[in-house]
Amino acid sequence: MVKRLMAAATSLVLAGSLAACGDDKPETSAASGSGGSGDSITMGFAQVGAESGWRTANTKSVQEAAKAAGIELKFSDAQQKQENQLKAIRSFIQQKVDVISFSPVVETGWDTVLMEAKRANIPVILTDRAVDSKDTTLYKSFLGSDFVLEGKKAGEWLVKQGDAADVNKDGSVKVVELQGTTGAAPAIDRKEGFEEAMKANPKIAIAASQTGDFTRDGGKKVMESFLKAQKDIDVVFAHNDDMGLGAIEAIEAAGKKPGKDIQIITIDAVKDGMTALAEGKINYIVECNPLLGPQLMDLAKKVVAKQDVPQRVLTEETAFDQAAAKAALASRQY
Ligand code: GYE
Repeated sequence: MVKRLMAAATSLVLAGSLAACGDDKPETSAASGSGGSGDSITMGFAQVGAESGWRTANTKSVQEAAKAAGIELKFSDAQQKQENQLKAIRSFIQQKVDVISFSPVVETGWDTVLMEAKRANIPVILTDRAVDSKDTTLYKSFLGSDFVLEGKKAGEWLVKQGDAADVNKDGSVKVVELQGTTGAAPAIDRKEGFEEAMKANPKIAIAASQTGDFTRDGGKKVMESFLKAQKDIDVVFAHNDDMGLGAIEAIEAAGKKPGKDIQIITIDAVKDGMTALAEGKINYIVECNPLLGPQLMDLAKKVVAKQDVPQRVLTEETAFDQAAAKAALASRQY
């Protein structure tokens, strides 16, 4: 919480100073890492993996935006393992790239490698997920969503359903939670936001909560075990669409109707999720925008040119019920 308040305060302060210094400074000193040459910028990007539809859309956005911005991208896929991301970042430092960006698979354990990048004079931009580090000088900016708010929106929708959320009509709203990757910012924060919101209705209780690692297969397996262990589940809260889609498979295999016998709330709003929402198999989706590429490339150009950037850049998001999903599907890019 303190971390977040500080980040918000810094971001406000920096937004002010950004406005003061303006955006139109010439981008002269492209070579902040000693290997950069002339105008061309090289970015090392350490991606989490390819665990979800969100991630696929995010990777595509970063790759396309780099191309459009004339930034050379060295792309590495960590297959959801922190050790692989650490290796990739160290290799980017060795290669003397101009800027490093990564989406940290988990929140903790980054200070040493970030210090190494700082010593090598290579600026770092965090994208999508945050690190839990007290030293905010270890990175220039963090571009991504407010995951606590996303969890809160999911919980608020459930609270608003009132008695309709008690599908089994037994006087309580029994929720099972499919968590994202253990230790990842979106898993920690979405849980926190949801739990905060659900307090408004004391009938809502989380009966079981387990990680499905943000994958469809993970969501399916965990849901299968929940269905065996728990009676009268009213609601599934899945930290992303893919796990919710896996849960749908498990619910159908158990002879129940997803969206009716068990209500499903997810986060992301990728095409497969929105399709299931429009079909009535999911009940509510909170949007998380994966199209971070263009903003990331803008930030990269600025930090390489040693311009001030806000320490926190938030993405804008909405949420969808079934009717809204039907209307939005046609124009959905991802
Ligand atoms: O919600 C999930 C992905 O970090 C916001 O990671 C991202 C999350 C996203 O695997 O689908």
